[in-house]
Amino acid sequence: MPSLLERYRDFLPVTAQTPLLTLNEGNTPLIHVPRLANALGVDELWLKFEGMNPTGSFKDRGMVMAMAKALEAGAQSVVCASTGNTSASAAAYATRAGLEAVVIVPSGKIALGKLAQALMYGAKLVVIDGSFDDALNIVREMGQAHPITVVNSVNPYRIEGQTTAAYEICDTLGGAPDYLALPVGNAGNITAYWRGFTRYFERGHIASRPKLLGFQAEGAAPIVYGQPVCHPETVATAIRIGNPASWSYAVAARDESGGLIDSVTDDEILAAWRDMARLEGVFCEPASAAGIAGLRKLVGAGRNDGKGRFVAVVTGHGLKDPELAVKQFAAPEPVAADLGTVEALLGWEASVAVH
Ligand code: AN7
Repeated sequence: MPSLLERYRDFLPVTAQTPLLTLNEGNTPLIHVPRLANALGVDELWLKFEGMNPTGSFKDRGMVMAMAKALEAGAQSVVCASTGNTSASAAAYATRAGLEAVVIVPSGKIALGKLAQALMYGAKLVVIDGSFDDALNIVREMGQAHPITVVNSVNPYRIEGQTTAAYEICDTLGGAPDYLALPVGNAGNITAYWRGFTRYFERGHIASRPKLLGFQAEGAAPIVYGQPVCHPETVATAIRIGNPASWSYAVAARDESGGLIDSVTDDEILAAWRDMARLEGVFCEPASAAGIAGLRKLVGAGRNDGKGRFVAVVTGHGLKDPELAVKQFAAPEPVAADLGTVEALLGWEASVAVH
């Protein structure tokens, strides 16, 4: 399989001079999930499992493009603000490209796996006493004042790279879905999907474009409220963002597609998160369940009839945030190491001893 930049080069800003950087990103599974569809009350549901990317999130699609262009332009170092996944991806691809990476994250709100990644890939990690939005402001100023390339989604190559997920979905299904549901944080991904579907539509690869259904966490839903949120809070730390950089593009994607951007509560996110793992064996991080939580909310309230083909984007892997997963359950107490005890614990009848 050719790399992502090679496969979709005609749809990307790839030139003869662009290094074809890769960690084998993209080509992620599109998983048919009939049990989950049934639980939600929708006809046909697929999960685009972006957690299967090399660093465990969809960010790799945009990062490979941004890093290749940074390398092409002769950059030596890159910087990003992050709720965790962007920093993991930037750190990995910077290493791959031979560039130095600086990542700036809010203190105490980064899932453990993501922190481990930034450290292991060798980024310079700066933890600030502030929010993601504060970190992004610092990064924007650093980009102005120093010879360093910003690889947040304010870098246009990030959005371009992320359009490839839309192409893959259409290529796999043989057409566009009717609806695409996804979490919204800094709003780069919903922007990228709309651009991708639109480009495929304009070039005649698909006959229609999906309605986009974006979901923010209730405590971090600036686009839903129509104003920035100064102190965003949600259990889904990846989307704990109060002033999204791609706000106006997200609103345009919503309106041009005839879709919506709504909010879901933390409880709705956590319930969807558990159901995806329990019913279908797809373990994602909490933020990634916002699309499914949102679909359940819309169909449950009769705001969507559940008819047609739905794709939900599952943005990051469950192993990013193992602490929160384990906290959902009572810790199992160790018991005596013999068959009888295990049988009794499971409520089974004692087996007859075999001699
Ligand atoms: C798992 O890593 O913003 O609306 O700094 O990690 O494109 O921001 C992450 C965002 C959804 C929201 N799901 O996507 C970051 C960061 C996961 C994420 C989103 C993020 P955007």
